[in-house]
Amino acid sequence: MIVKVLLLLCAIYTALADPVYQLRNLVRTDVGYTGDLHLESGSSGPYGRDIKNLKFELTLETDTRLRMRIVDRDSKRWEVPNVVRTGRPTSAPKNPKYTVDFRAKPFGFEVKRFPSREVIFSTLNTPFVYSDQFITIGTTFPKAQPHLYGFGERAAPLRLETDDSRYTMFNLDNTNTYKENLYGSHPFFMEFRNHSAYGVFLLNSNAQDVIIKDTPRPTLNLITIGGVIDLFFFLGPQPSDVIQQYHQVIGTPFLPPFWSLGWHQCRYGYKSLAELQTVVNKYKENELPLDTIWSDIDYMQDYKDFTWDKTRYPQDQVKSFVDTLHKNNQQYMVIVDPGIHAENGYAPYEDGIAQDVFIKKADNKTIAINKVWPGYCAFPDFTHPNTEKYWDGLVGDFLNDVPIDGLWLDMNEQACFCEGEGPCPPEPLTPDDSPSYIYNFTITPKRDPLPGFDAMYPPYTPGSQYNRTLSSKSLRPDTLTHLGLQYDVHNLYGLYQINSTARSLQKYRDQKRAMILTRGNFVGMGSMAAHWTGDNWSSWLYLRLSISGILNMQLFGIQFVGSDICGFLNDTTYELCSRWTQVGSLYPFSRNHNGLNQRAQEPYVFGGEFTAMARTHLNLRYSLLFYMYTQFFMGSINQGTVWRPLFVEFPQDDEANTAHNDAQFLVGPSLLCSPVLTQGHTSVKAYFPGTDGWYDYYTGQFVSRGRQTLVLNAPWDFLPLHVRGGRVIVKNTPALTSAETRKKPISLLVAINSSGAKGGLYLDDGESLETIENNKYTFVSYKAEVLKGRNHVRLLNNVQNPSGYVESQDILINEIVFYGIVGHSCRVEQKGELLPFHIGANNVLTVSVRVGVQKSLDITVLCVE
Ligand SMILES: *[C@@H]1O[C@H](CO)[C@@H](O)[C@H](O)[C@H]1NC(C)=O
Ligand SMILES: *[C@@H]1O[C@H](CO)[C@@H](O)[C@H](O)[C@H]1NC(C)=O
Ligand SMILES: *[C@@H]1O[C@H](CO)[C@@H](O)[C@H](O)[C@H]1NC(C)=O
Ligand SMILES: *[C@@H]1O[C@H](CO)[C@@H](O)[C@H](O)[C@H]1NC(C)=O
Ligand SMILES: *[C@@H]1O[C@H](CO)[C@@H](O)[C@H](O)[C@H]1NC(C)=O
Ligand SMILES: *[C@@H]1O[C@H](CO)[C@@H](O)[C@H](O)[C@H]1NC(C)=O
Ligand SMILES: *[C@@H]1O[C@H](CO)[C@@H](O)[C@H](O)[C@H]1NC(C)=O
Ligand SMILES: CC(=O)N[C@H]1CO[C@H](CO)[C@@H](O)[C@@H]1O
Repeated sequence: MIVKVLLLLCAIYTALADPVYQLRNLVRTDVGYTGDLHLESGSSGPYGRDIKNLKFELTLETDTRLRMRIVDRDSKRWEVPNVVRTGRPTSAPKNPKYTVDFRAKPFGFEVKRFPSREVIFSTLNTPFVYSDQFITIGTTFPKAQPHLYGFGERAAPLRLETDDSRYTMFNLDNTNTYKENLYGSHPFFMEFRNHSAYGVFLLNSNAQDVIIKDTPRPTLNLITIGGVIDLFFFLGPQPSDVIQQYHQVIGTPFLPPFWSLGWHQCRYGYKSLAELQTVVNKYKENELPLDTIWSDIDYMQDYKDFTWDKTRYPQDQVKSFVDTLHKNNQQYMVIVDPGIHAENGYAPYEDGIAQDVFIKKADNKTIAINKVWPGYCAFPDFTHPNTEKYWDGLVGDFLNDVPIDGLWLDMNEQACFCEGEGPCPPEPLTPDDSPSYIYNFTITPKRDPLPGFDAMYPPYTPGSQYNRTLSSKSLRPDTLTHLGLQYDVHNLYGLYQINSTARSLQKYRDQKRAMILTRGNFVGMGSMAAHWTGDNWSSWLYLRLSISGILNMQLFGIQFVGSDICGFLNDTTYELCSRWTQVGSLYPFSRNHNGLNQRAQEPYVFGGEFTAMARTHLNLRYSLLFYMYTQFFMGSINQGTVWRPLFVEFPQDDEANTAHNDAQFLVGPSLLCSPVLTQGHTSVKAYFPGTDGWYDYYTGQFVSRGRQTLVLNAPWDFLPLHVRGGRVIVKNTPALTSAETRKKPISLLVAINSSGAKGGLYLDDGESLETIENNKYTFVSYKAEVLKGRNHVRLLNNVQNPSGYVESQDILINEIVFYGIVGHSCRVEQKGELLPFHIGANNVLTVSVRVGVQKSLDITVLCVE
């Protein structure tokens, strides 16, 4: 580790009005450096109230990670608790892949790779301002149009635009408005440069803007209006390393219950229990797999949480409906919003008052009220110690009445219908009101910086380019939670709610894994819950954006994610819904969900040919349940994400083919999907990355050696899917539920490259918590070796931890399919015994076997060249 202090002459720095901090007392500690920063008298930031004395602490946390905290030396400022999972190291790393140089005046620093000395982050040529309500720090890039990713959540292309773009991060129910800030905040970015990557994470929960420019010089400025500067740098060097290093800090994704990987059906506007029953029946009649049926707010009595509508969803009838679902290995999920209707006589409200758990107005006495679906509501403060017990009681009673399988947490940005505390549209506000009516985006008043702190109208407001204030569609920023001002904690609302809810769900469901689907999200959320990308439009643009949305979330550690299949708002069409069902069958989270009053879009409503198309693709998903589950497991142990952008998996390819590519994606390392995303098209241009080669997933035809663009044929009912040479895929025999699917025999698809193939299968009971920690799992790895040429292949398995998990009924492998074998007159044997096989089109060799998945496997194929 080399640290160099550059004492540059400050003579070149003449703009005295800009803040100038001078570095003093640079001290080497056991794990890094500390220093003091003094604001030069006469200099100040654009909004005044600069903090005079700062101190920084640079911690060399690992060989590939360092952390730079810059805080107020004289008083404590707001900091985000609980999100970071890694502690302070006890000793400095041995072979750091970086060095840091400081400039004393004006203070600045540079992070460089070691030993190449390539600069990856340099504050030297960007403003550094640290005032009470406006903090900015930035970096420059060697070239314009860097390949940057991150700064969610938004509906936008995967690669960030760099030409004078402003990206706002502040959780907002914003109906997926293109490029604007949406339901979650993730102040993380990664740059992919010259076939390698690094990442930067700003641990800060305040409202933020990021400004990226190509001219006059390529820069990126992070702006936050509170908290502290707490930056993590991840050195990679590969994009997949950066993701791993980031997830180590924020928590790896949770392993979902196995059933939740099945197909889900929902809509807003299933008006009665009978309708739900009909949907479940229709799926069955049409032989379409369905694991879980959902209820949106329709089930509630007057949209009040933890109630059942007395006539449309009578509680006792719902209970027997759920019991029947469970007998059929199906599940039921319902929505719950955080807003508790402020109504005397409504127990959740009265209990909340008694236990003092609601968010307060600025006076710290009166309860803050805003309007949501049921009308005027109070909002549980999930950061308050009393709230855990309060919420646990509500969830416990609710599950006691009806044994639902998980909760869908919506509106937890937290979203309200009115700006701050009004003015609100007159009561009654029914959910039928069009959302545009209730939006109220007003302009932040322009005024001189105030002498003191102003939560309501800070001198700089992120998102003000959209004419919004910090109160837009939410509580006022001066309302109070136990942790602090809404101004600071707004973005954390969902995170705290999820944390409470997860524990209660586990408790009342026999310590089984919980399924929580949340809309509001923040850094670290993916370690606890699933996410859907919100109220998307039924349009071709949003079908396309669903891919970048899901890929982005993988970077943020949220791997269990999907978009509303066929679209939520506006009516879908036959062709759009068909394409969406195809792509959606490979979403990590696959749910068809529809808006109120939109035309029906369940996979059977369009009739014969459509239903057959849907059945094919739902079956495709169910045939990949073990493959998907294994990817989820790998993600949970920080070994790669479920979906991957091409550049992450193939960083060595020409960046022109991968860096902008968000129309294709990989599922795990082995499957490449190239969907049609354009109306009226029946072919698609697809890039085939890498050098392992690709086979048509369905036919075994070898289509490309890699690093090549091809035009693929894709009629309206066809999803182009390819398997990578060198990979083994475990395939299920699809049944109508995931539980029945896992009882059926499996097959192995062995797609060989010039050296062979490998793959794996993770098995556990699909529902227990901490199966890894408790050693209640089995992992089977597969390895095929090409012995002399592709005419001679040996396939072996290795069962790790064989007694860790044993399925009650042995899972049988009944077929092994080889892609890429050459030759004829083959002979296939297992431990000296001949096995029956046949060779079909494309020289696909299919072997019949009958061997338990946890038994040893040793199969040799030998053909005449
Ligand atoms: C979730 O709750 C647990 C237990 O109170 C706590 O230890 C943890 O830090 C919380 N996590 C977050 C992200 O709030
Ligand atoms: C890219 O990296 C290689 C070494 O990994 C280096 O030799 C080359 O100069 C770099 N190119 C650019 C444009 O930075
Ligand atoms: C609000 O009141 C509670 C006691 O009811 C107190 O613990 C808390 O510190 C107060 N918060 C502020 C910001 O004054
Ligand atoms: C939006 O807010 C402004 C001022 O705060 C108010 O005059 C206007 O009536 C509001 N509009 C709606 C639709 O509530
Ligand atoms: C914001 O308000 C200004 C002034 O009313 C208007 O000109 C501008 O178009 C608005 N911008 C947006 C994004 O709505
Ligand atoms: C929704 O449908 C309406 C009416 O057909 C159309 O004007 C509007 O552009 C659509 N919205 C989107 C986002 O596609
Ligand atoms: C072939 O596949 C194996 C196993 O996935 C992999 O390790 C290897 O890099 C691939 N490529 C070649 C050229 O062997
Ligand atoms: C189809 C789709 O899901 N599009 C976008 C929906 O909104 C999210 C953000 O909430 C985007 O990430 C998706 O790309």
